[in-house]
Amino acid sequence: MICAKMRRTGVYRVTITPDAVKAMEVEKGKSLKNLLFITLASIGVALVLSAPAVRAQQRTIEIHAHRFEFVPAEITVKKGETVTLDLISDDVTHSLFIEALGINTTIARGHPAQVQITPQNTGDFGGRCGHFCGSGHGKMTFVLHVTE
Ligand SMILES: [Cu+2]
Repeated sequence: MICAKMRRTGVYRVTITPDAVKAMEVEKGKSLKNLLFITLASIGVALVLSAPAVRAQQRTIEIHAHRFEFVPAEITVKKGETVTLDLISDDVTHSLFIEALGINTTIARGHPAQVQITPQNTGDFGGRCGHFCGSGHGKMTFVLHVTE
């Protein structure tokens, strides 16, 4: 309590009674409880907010092309899943040609290419090298499996 005399003199004497201490302890307990609640609530909010980010996290699949194969020669993705294909040539220029997806991405040596796909239909989609690369060019096939 601040009385008129204190205000006048500027001297504040604070007396801490056992009751006051008890009250402060209760307050401390309350604020710890509040702090705990706020902390847990924040973690909860953070989890809720981060969940869509985790779900939206995209897969990247590295595909190497060299005479005369793709490695891996087949991949499986889910329908509606957005996947980034990291295309790398280990020798000469190739391309990944998947007609059903309308892609034909050139893969030049030293110039990795990226193509993003989000297949809308299930099935097995054939692909091949779309850039003549030598005698075995016709053997460079690829299969994209799209599952439900
Ligand atoms: Cu090729």
